Amino acid sequence: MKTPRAVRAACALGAACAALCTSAAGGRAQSLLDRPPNLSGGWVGSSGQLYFNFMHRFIASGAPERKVTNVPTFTLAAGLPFRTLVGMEYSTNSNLAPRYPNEWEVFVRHAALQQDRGAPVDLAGQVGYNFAAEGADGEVSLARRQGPLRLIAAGRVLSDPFSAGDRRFALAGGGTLRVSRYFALAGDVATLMEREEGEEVAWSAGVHLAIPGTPHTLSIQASNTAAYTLQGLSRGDKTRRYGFEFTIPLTLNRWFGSSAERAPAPTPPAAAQAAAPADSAAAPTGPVARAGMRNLAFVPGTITIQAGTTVEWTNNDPLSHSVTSDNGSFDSRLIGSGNKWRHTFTTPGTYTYHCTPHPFMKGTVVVR
Ligand SMILES: [Cu+2]
Repeated sequence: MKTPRAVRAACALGAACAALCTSAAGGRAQSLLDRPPNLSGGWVGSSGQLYFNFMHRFIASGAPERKVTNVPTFTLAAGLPFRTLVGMEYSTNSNLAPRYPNEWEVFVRHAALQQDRGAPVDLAGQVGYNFAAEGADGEVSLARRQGPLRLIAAGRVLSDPFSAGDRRFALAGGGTLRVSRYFALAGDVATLMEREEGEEVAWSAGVHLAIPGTPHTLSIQASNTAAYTLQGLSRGDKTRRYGFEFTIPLTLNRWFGSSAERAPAPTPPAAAQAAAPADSAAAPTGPVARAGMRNLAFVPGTITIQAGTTVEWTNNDPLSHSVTSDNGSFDSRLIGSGNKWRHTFTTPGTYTYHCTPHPFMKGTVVVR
């Protein structure tokens, strides 16, 4: 058996980077509510977070044995600065290459455009190396959220694991429909161009849940794919697999972040508080800028406004957040899921803030 030393090296490197890169980009947990079981849709996490996804599918053989074969798949990834994710996939019971049942892939993914940052679409690219196919694979994906619907399309270039040198191409598409803040329906299909014998259209369907009060999401799913690599996700077979996926974001910023930024701030003079009176639910009289919290991040991370503008934050997450000034000049207290909070900024300056329960969530308001 080949020892995937490069995988371990990449892993260690990723973990080290994640531990070191404690940027102020804020945390963005992977949410299964934003992607179907077999498409990543340009998700890159956030700098300084480590991600562990555990996907477990099983196959039941026919009667009378009804033997259950377990097929666990792991994703370990680290968010880096510049909207980049490095990671690895480890899939057991792969059927890609003979005598290589445990398939490995190391990858780098970059999000060139993000709708959450004002772009019309999410555009991302991924390149990686698959140790079972012994070749490089790539994917470009395009996604757009429109109301409760998020649609994703992807094109892939794959090395051919069976005949040396030939490139293969695959197309994939799918989406999620958010039924509520905690619940989404999802599905996708993928196909290799010019499928060969034994290669079926790959598909998956899932019910996705956000676990209230936590950054975790859970998917209960069915699919006919064997491995969570780009190779595996492009090939279906005749075996239906059932299972679940559980996403575990490990927010390293929480433990490794700069302590200076979290030190208790001096209480501002009473006059500063009086100058910014409109923290109430009363409708503001001046201009209003909208911001929010989504997937454990303030969106947008930095908002620039004219003095006299009211910023209205909407909590789009299934858990409570706060908008708390780093210097103590304003504090929303806990804003429940789906609720809004407003603050009017009357004095020009740069106001940094964080979330009290999730100190790795950071935002800035620039008042001109
Ligand atoms: Cu929070």
